[in-house]
Amino acid sequence: MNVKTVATTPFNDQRPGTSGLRKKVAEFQQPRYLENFLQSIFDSVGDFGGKTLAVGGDGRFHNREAVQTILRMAAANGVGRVLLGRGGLLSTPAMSCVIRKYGACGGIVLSASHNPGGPNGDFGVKYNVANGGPAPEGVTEAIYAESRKIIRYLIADGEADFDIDRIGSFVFTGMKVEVIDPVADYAALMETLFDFGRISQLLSSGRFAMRFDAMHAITGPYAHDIFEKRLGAPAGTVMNGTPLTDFGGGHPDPNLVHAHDLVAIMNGPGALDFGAASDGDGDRNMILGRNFFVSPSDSLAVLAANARLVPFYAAGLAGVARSLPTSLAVDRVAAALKIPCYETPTGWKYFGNLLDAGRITLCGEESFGTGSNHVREKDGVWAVLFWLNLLACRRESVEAVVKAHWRSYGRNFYARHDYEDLDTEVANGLIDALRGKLPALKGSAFGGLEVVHCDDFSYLDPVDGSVAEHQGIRIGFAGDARIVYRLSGTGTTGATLRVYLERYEPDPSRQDRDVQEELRDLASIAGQIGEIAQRTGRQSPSVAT
Ligand code: VG1
Ligand code: CO
Repeated sequence: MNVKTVATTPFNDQRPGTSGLRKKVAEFQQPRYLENFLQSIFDSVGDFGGKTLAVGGDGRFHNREAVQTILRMAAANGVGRVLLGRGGLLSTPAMSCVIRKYGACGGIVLSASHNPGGPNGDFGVKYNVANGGPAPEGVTEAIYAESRKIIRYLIADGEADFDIDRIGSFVFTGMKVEVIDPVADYAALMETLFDFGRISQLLSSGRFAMRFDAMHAITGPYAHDIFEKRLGAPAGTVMNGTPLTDFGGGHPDPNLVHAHDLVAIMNGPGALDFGAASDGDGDRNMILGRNFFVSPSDSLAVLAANARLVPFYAAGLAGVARSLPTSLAVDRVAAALKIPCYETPTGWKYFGNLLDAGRITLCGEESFGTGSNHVREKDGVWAVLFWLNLLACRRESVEAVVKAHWRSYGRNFYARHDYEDLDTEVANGLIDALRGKLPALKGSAFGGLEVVHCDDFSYLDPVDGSVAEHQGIRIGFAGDARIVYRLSGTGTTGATLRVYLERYEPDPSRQDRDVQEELRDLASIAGQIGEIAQRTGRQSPSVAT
């Protein structure tokens, strides 16, 4: 092998955010940019000598080129073997599955998840550790520190590019490369969790019609294989199922705004029984019933309440966890089940320790992410299978299942308002000002709602004792109403302020009311306390979900 040492200087903006390093494609295409970040991973994580590294991405623009760079740098840094998804593809949950199944020491995921792709879109790199989950903050901060002082990177040259489209075992620049089917291991895992027989009966009964919208992103091949081939759903069940490097020009974010093709099919007189969508890298999910949207926070609560219907969770749950802005709906299920419920900062990396320690079995976020201890990432197709398994057992509509849940536990009206592309200083100033107001807020009242607690959320990890500070401003009102403010850590231009609103409604006769209507007063209080209009000049959010 011909290892070249290339001199470099730091880029000062390589701090990973909520989920890896995300930048515009053009930034990643700058000479040395990707190389610097990769070398920072190799140098800070330490000894890769002879070990196995998994590599794959969501297939977006620049994925294939980046894989070649990773292979050359992995070889130069002494990696023993790379497990590569064919075509450079692996969904985020499949990556987690592969790392765990083959005992890899880590994995490099190429994705900017739900952010748009293509030459003018976003690209991203995320490092996962040996448990299959996103690197915890200690590791990402060490990578960042390394990137600030990097002076050289190592790369193997002297051979033509590696053919990433052939399955099999090869040697490339002296390193073993095993090209694997990106779907097979993941699909096999799914078969061990769910009652495929029962789901397949439902899908072929002629009484149940569904669509899965892969949004031209990574889940297409997974969904074709699992829903159509293994479970026997009719061809055409999967829509937008061919991954495209620019996601067909769309925004691969499974919500009511961006998954418009699916939303159209799921509404109106001819609507189907079940609809679902996933995001760019396959870790998010949106669940729809006939003319009915399931909020992600409710979805987590419903899955927790019905977990025993699924073979893998038949013995019950050890505990559950949710990120701080996720609604308190799952807390009520945990209380009824008498199991612990943990509140963590935003981002999947905070669930890893709780899952590894066996303290929780299910966890989720309001941002269309749900998962369990079967891997260490959130998992879109898994969530869809979970819903299908419970629908196959309960033989009720999605709407009936969710409404029955509200009747038993009460409903948490919930909304998220995003103010995108704000000036970074303005956004930081808004959060700083809120932090300053906290001491005076407690006990004060807004429109008849009294503030009963408020803080700048800080998380003490009960497993390793690490502390994550400044994770969001929480304001809790009497009667279980809440506002949470935080800034996004996944954007690539300006800053995004996220304002999360929720209000508990125990009265069944009021639970069917309109969400945005029910949260109108709280939204205006959030605007008032946060001085949103004065500081940002925005009268309304860019997106309300
Ligand atoms: C967003 C979501 C967060 C999620 C993260 C990664 O982060 O709010 O819940 O974990 O995206 O999801 P932020 O910092 O922008 O709010 V994904 O599907 O991009 O892996
Ligand atoms: Co994602």
